[in-house]
Amino acid sequence: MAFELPELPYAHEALEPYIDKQTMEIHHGKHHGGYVTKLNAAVEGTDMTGKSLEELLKDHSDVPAVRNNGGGHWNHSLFWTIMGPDGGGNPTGDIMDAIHEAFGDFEKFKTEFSNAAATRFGSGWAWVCVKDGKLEICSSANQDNPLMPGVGCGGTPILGLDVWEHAYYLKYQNKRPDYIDAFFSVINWEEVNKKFLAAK
Ligand code: MN3
Repeated sequence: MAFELPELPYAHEALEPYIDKQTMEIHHGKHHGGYVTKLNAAVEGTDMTGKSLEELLKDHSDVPAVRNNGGGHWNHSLFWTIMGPDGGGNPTGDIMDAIHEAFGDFEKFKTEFSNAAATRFGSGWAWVCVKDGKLEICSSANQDNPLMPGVGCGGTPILGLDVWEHAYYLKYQNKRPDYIDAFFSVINWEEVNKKFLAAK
């Protein structure tokens, strides 16, 4: 079965004014859509056919087309779900307890995550991962992610921020830190909490 582009769980304009409609249209339809098309082309007719996306990342990230396009598909599929029009604010529940345990308080968590996103040179992602039941922050280049051997903190990502220029350049141009700030106004913490409980 071929991989498919998942529908956005909200309208393209739903994250305005933090992330603009045109960026969402191009990012989801063209960029993510392109990764899915190229991933299917890379897998078709090989012994990788029929493997899950997670299996491909874990076992076949040595194949560049699988690494780049499989990573692109997985990363963006996570990214759309952990944002939402009713997002932002402070997390509650188990995820907040885990943030306190790992980082002291939410502001320290926010600072460390923002630093990881701001200092990732060039294209890549900042991550919050669950490893051995605890939260860790890391970043990775290109479309790599910590499910691939030897990447980042090596846990299961439950929150990711795309810091490729295509994710913010139309609205924020060179001001990546403003985009990172804006991201905190659209994080769907309820969904992140669900992913945390599933991963730990
Ligand atoms: Mn992207």
